[in-house]
Amino acid sequence: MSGDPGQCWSTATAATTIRVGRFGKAEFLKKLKVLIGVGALAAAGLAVTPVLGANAAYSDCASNRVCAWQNNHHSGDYLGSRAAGLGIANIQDASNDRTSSWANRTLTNARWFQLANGGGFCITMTNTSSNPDLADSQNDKLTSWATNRGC
Ligand SMILES: [Ca+2]
Ligand SMILES: [Ca+2]
Repeated sequence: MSGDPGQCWSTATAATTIRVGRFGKAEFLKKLKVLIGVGALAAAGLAVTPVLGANAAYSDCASNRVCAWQNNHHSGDYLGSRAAGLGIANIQDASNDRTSSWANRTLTNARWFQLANGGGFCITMTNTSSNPDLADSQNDKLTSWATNRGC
Protein backbone atom coordinates (compact mmCIF):
# COMPACT_ATOMS: atom_id res chain seq x y z
CA MET A 1 0.00 0.00 0.00
CA SER A 2 2.98 2.27 -0.33
CA GLY A 3 2.22 2.91 -3.96
CA ASP A 4 0.73 5.90 -5.69
CA PRO A 5 -0.33 8.58 -3.22
CA GLY A 6 -3.19 9.44 -5.52
CA GLN A 7 -4.71 5.96 -5.39
CA CYS A 8 -6.81 4.53 -2.62
CA TRP A 9 -7.28 0.75 -2.59
CA SER A 10 -10.16 -0.10 -0.37
CA THR A 11 -9.91 -3.90 -0.24
CA ALA A 12 -7.22 -6.51 0.41
CA THR A 13 -7.99 -8.13 -2.93
CA ALA A 14 -7.13 -4.95 -4.76
CA ALA A 15 -3.81 -4.63 -2.88
CA THR A 16 -2.91 -8.26 -3.63
CA THR A 17 -3.70 -7.82 -7.27
CA ILE A 18 -1.44 -4.79 -7.46
CA ARG A 19 1.43 -6.64 -5.74
CA VAL A 20 1.15 -9.67 -8.01
CA GLY A 21 0.99 -7.41 -11.00
CA ARG A 22 4.07 -5.47 -9.90
CA PHE A 23 6.36 -8.45 -9.06
CA GLY A 24 4.94 -11.14 -11.33
CA LYS A 25 3.44 -14.38 -10.06
CA ALA A 26 6.73 -16.31 -9.77
CA GLU A 27 8.42 -13.60 -7.74
CA PHE A 28 5.36 -13.18 -5.57
CA LEU A 29 5.41 -16.90 -4.72
CA LYS A 30 9.14 -16.68 -3.99
CA LYS A 31 8.57 -13.83 -1.55
CA LEU A 32 5.75 -15.80 0.04
CA LYS A 33 8.05 -18.81 0.52
CA VAL A 34 10.70 -16.61 2.14
CA LEU A 35 8.11 -15.23 4.54
CA ILE A 36 6.90 -18.74 5.40
CA GLY A 37 10.52 -19.84 5.91
CA VAL A 38 11.20 -16.98 8.33
CA GLY A 39 8.09 -17.92 10.26
CA ALA A 40 9.17 -21.55 10.48
CA LEU A 41 12.63 -20.58 11.73
CA ALA A 42 11.12 -18.34 14.37
CA ALA A 43 8.85 -21.16 15.51
CA ALA A 44 11.79 -23.59 15.64
CA GLY A 45 13.79 -21.11 17.70
CA LEU A 46 10.97 -20.77 20.19
CA ALA A 47 10.73 -24.55 20.49
CA VAL A 48 14.45 -25.04 21.15
CA THR A 49 15.12 -22.11 23.48
CA PRO A 50 13.52 -23.46 26.67
CA VAL A 51 15.48 -26.72 26.42
CA LEU A 52 18.97 -25.56 25.57
CA GLY A 53 18.93 -21.88 26.47
CA ALA A 54 20.38 -20.42 23.30
CA ASN A 55 22.72 -17.46 23.72
CA ALA A 56 23.47 -18.36 27.29
CA ALA A 57 26.00 -16.54 29.44
CA TYR A 58 28.12 -17.32 32.50
CA SER A 59 25.51 -15.60 34.65
CA ASP A 60 23.01 -18.32 33.72
CA CYS A 61 25.02 -20.76 35.82
CA ALA A 62 23.83 -20.57 39.43
CA SER A 63 26.49 -20.29 42.13
CA ASN A 64 25.93 -23.88 43.30
CA ARG A 65 26.07 -25.61 39.89
CA VAL A 66 28.52 -27.16 37.45
CA CYS A 67 27.59 -25.93 33.95
CA ALA A 68 28.47 -26.56 30.31
CA TRP A 69 28.13 -24.35 27.21
CA GLN A 70 28.24 -24.98 23.49
CA ASN A 71 30.79 -22.27 22.63
CA ASN A 72 33.86 -20.67 24.13
CA HIS A 73 33.48 -18.07 26.87
CA HIS A 74 30.25 -19.57 28.20
CA SER A 75 28.19 -18.68 25.14
CA GLY A 76 26.01 -20.42 22.57
CA ASP A 77 23.58 -23.02 23.85
CA TYR A 78 23.47 -23.67 27.59
CA LEU A 79 23.99 -27.45 27.51
CA GLY A 80 23.16 -28.39 31.07
CA SER A 81 24.10 -28.11 34.74
CA ARG A 82 24.39 -30.31 37.83
CA ALA A 83 24.49 -29.70 41.55
CA ALA A 84 27.50 -30.78 43.64
CA GLY A 85 27.80 -34.30 45.07
CA LEU A 86 26.26 -36.29 42.20
CA GLY A 87 27.69 -39.46 40.63
CA ILE A 88 28.34 -40.22 36.96
CA ALA A 89 25.54 -39.41 34.52
CA ASN A 90 25.43 -38.94 30.77
CA ILE A 91 24.65 -35.45 29.56
CA GLN A 92 21.39 -35.20 27.58
CA ASP A 93 21.63 -36.43 23.98
CA ALA A 94 21.08 -32.96 22.52
CA SER A 95 24.17 -31.73 24.42
CA ASN A 96 26.49 -34.67 23.71
CA ASP A 97 29.92 -33.83 22.24
CA ARG A 98 29.19 -30.09 22.08
CA THR A 99 30.84 -28.60 25.18
CA SER A 100 33.46 -25.93 24.49
CA SER A 101 33.49 -24.23 27.92
CA TRP A 102 32.45 -25.12 31.45
CA ALA A 103 32.25 -23.63 34.93
CA ASN A 104 32.28 -25.29 38.34
CA ARG A 105 30.69 -22.81 40.71
CA THR A 106 30.38 -25.34 43.54
CA LEU A 107 32.82 -25.88 46.43
CA THR A 108 33.39 -29.51 45.32
CA ASN A 109 35.69 -30.76 42.58
CA ALA A 110 33.89 -32.33 39.61
CA ARG A 111 34.94 -34.24 36.48
CA TRP A 112 33.84 -34.96 32.95
CA PHE A 113 34.45 -37.91 30.64
CA GLN A 114 35.01 -38.39 26.95
CA LEU A 115 32.57 -41.29 26.68
CA ALA A 116 29.27 -42.44 28.18
CA ASN A 117 29.05 -43.78 31.73
CA GLY A 118 32.47 -42.50 32.82
CA GLY A 119 34.39 -43.99 29.86
CA GLY A 120 37.38 -42.60 27.97
CA PHE A 121 39.61 -39.87 29.37
CA CYS A 122 38.73 -37.89 32.49
CA ILE A 123 39.16 -34.15 33.09
CA THR A 124 38.90 -32.56 36.54
CA MET A 125 36.79 -29.43 36.91
CA THR A 126 38.31 -27.83 40.00
CA ASN A 127 35.87 -26.23 42.42
CA THR A 128 35.13 -22.53 41.94
CA SER A 129 36.94 -22.43 38.59
CA SER A 130 36.04 -22.38 34.93
CA ASN A 131 37.56 -23.21 31.56
CA PRO A 132 36.28 -20.70 28.98
CA ASP A 133 38.14 -22.24 26.02
CA LEU A 134 38.74 -25.99 25.99
CA ALA A 135 41.87 -27.28 24.24
CA ASP A 136 41.30 -28.84 20.83
CA SER A 137 41.88 -32.30 22.32
CA GLN A 138 38.97 -31.72 24.73
CA ASN A 139 36.66 -29.63 22.56
CA ASP A 140 33.23 -31.14 21.81
CA LYS A 141 34.05 -34.37 23.67
CA LEU A 142 32.07 -34.20 26.93
CA THR A 143 29.60 -37.10 27.12
CA SER A 144 29.27 -37.85 30.84
CA TRP A 145 30.09 -36.04 34.08
CA ALA A 146 30.07 -36.30 37.86
CA THR A 147 30.15 -33.65 40.57
CA ASN A 148 31.24 -35.57 43.69
CA ARG A 149 35.06 -35.38 43.17
CA GLY A 150 37.79 -34.85 40.59
CA CYS A 151 39.34 -37.60 38.46
CA1 LIG B 1 31.19 -26.67 20.97
CA1 LIG C 1 32.21 -37.83 23.80
